[in-house]
Amino acid sequence: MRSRSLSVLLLALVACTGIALADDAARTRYDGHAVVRVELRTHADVERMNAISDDPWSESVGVGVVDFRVPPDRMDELRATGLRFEVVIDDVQRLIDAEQAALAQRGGAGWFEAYRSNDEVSAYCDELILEHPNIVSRAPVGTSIQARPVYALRITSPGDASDRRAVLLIGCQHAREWVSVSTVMFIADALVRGYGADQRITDILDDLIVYIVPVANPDGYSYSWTNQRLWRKNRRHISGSTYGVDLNRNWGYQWGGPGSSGSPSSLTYRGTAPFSEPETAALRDFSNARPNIVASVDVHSYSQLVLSPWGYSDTLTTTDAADLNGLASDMASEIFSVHGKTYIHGPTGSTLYVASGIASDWHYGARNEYAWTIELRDTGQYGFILPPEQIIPTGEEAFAAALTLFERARDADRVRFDGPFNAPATIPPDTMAAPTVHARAIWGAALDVASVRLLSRVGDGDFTDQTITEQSPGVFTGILPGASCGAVISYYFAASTTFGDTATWPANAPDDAFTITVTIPDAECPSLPGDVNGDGVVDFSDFSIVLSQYGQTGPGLQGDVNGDDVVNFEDFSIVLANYGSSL
Ligand code: 0X9
Ligand code: ZN
Repeated sequence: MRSRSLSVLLLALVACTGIALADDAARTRYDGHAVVRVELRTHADVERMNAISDDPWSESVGVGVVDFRVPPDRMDELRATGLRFEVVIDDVQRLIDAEQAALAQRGGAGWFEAYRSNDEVSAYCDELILEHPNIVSRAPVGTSIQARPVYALRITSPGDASDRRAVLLIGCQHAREWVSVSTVMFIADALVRGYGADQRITDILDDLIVYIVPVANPDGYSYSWTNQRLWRKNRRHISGSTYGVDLNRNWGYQWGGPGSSGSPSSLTYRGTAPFSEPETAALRDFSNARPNIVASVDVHSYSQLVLSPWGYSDTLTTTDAADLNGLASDMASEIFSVHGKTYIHGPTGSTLYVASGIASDWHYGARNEYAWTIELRDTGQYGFILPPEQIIPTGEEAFAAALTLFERARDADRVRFDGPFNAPATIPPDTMAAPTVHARAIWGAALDVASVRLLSRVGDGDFTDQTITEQSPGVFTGILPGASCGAVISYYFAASTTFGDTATWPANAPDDAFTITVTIPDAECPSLPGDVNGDGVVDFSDFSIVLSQYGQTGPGLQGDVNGDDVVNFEDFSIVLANYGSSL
């Protein structure tokens, strides 16, 4: 009895050790590898550093302060350069070992107290779906190179969702950025559980669909668990022992530009063509099939940043820069309000370094969505090996930012006007003004060009449509009919998106309108007695106004030609005496 239980124990021990050995043998180790923060003052410094380390860790590689992983046998070389640096992590393997120990011990830990593998993430999605089948479902996105499923959670309230806008969150394009998986899962979980319990979440999901892709790069993610904790790219076999395309350089907007590499061994290898990778192609098709997506956030780690387009250029600004950076700033404030973490915001390329073929550039540039890249915690203390105790706080602060984004996406006006240009404040009599307005659709919409209108009136008449034509994309010029001296011409613009959202400019037209006063330069308007409606000619229409108000008393009556607060025969006579005259 005693010896049997002993042998069972021994057997189990051998089995465990065997598995552990097989595991460890396949696993890349980083003993003694440091992460150093180096001050690079010149491009030559950047080159020198790139020769020493092939693994920059921080978001930005260029002149400035950059983190690099440096193997122990290259530290002397680094010291020899004379570059100023500090050691941020002295032994990367120690952090990985601590992470492994935490994973081994997690036992009954809460789901968000540990990092979770592909299978665990998928199983948790199934659980959410099982518990809340009317709120959340799984939408297939595609299949990875190694035939793993890429999928999205679709979260919205029950009922007809055909008119709802949608927001897309993408986690884990980069395999080693584990906290991006847990964070988008945290957001999914909080939404699903908050529906019906929290008014703000309920209101959001009643009008909005949230799509969450927990793992865009499942092959790389799996590989970072089993073989190489610091793997970044997907797992395409290129040749020999060379693997991997950087998915976040493979998107088809400004693909191949600066900040991406044509060399397969590079960490930022862009692949052979835009969307050459099944993972990015599937995400492209997913978004293209859902024109109701208004905004996308591509979630990464680390550096604590909220970045808006463009990534491919540090000089070009987007047309929507004010909006995109404003919202980035609001998201950063929301994040700060939860645990006091500072996230810096700004346009990607100019805030940091240029990167071409990135997801957020494609979502904004090709789909007209509002789009951002978020870099989660931390700022380098642990870098990619963020301790699991930070999963929940990172999720909580990101969720606060997400709620703000969701509300803005739900409520935003989707037509943006600018102008009017060439819009004089005054104009001579009988002269046509030709004001120009810029009209664009935003938040993933497209402008219905045929819907753009110019409406005007003279005095307090009815607004009627005037001719307006598109001069060049988004630039519309209208023609306003002339009027007589003293008249006030009011006008406004209207337009809709192909989704049917309508807007006017000014926003609350016709209550508010742009105006042009008809004047003669350096002269008074000649008076035309009897021109009751001010159209420059005394005719039957003036006569009818007097007739229709005949007998009425009080101030400001239109038919009160002589201004004595009563419409009577005297007014009628003035019109009659001037009948047929004009200015
Ligand atoms: O390089 C990337 O793809 C992202 N950074 S990461 O460290 N997570 O790899 C940032 C992409 C957008 N940012 C810049 N163009 N700077
Ligand atoms: Zn990344």
